[in-house]
Amino acid sequence: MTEGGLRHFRALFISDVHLGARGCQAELLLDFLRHHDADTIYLVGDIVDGWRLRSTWYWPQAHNDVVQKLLRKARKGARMIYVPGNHDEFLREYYGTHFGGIKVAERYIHLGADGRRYLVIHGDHFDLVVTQARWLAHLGDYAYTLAIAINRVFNNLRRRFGFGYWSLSQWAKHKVKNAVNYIGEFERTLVIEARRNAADGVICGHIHHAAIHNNFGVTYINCGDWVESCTAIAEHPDGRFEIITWTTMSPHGDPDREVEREAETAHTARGAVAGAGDLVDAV
Ligand SMILES: [Mn+2]
Repeated sequence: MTEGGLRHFRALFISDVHLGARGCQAELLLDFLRHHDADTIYLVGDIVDGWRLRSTWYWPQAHNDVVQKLLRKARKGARMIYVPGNHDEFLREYYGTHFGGIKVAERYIHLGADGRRYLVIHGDHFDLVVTQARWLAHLGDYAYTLAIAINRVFNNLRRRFGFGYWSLSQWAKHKVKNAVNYIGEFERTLVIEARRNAADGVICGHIHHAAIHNNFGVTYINCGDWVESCTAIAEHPDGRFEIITWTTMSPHGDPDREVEREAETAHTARGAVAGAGDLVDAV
């Protein structure tokens, strides 16, 4: 699997990068992407922080480089699926479409190497259910759909009146003694959603807290984030999942660089280099 420091996986799952926000650890993610590759890469929401960008334009070179790196991986043949979150909800108008080889979907079923089905979803849909009305999750489809709709309306109103998205993870952090409870409630709610979708597991993000466990009878996997914890989820060829933490720059330089150069040359020869501007236009 390791070849000159480049690890290849069956699938990689990345969420909550928050490109465009000052807290985004773009250099570390870039370094991570240089050393990790996969047949399928899932972008599990909040990759671009559209809300932050709307108020102040913050887009340093490293943020551009992350976008370029992802587009290049897609060009080189990685299957790439983008499941938008609440911070990149501008992409939610593009469900079912592709840009730069990346498929955009509201949710996705990932078929594991072992044949197990995993629901891939960002997770913000359930904020209100988690904090206020978890009992709704146990009711019929109608009440449940209603709770999710109320959650969306609630956050749309907040935004219209100039408040940010009501962030579960931020709120839980302010109430440190309750944080563990809320993380647990979030996990339980997402597990219920996995069951509703007849899935064997759920792979999500949103609360910036990486995890892999089976505490509620269904596999719960959270990608974590690239603001504080710098984590991603990798699926091994045998279907095992692993949390990879990448909080320090690798000392090995860039094993992927030569391949990139070749790909870039080949691409330039065809006269169709996708610039960062293309992506900004596309999103
Ligand atoms: Mn989110």
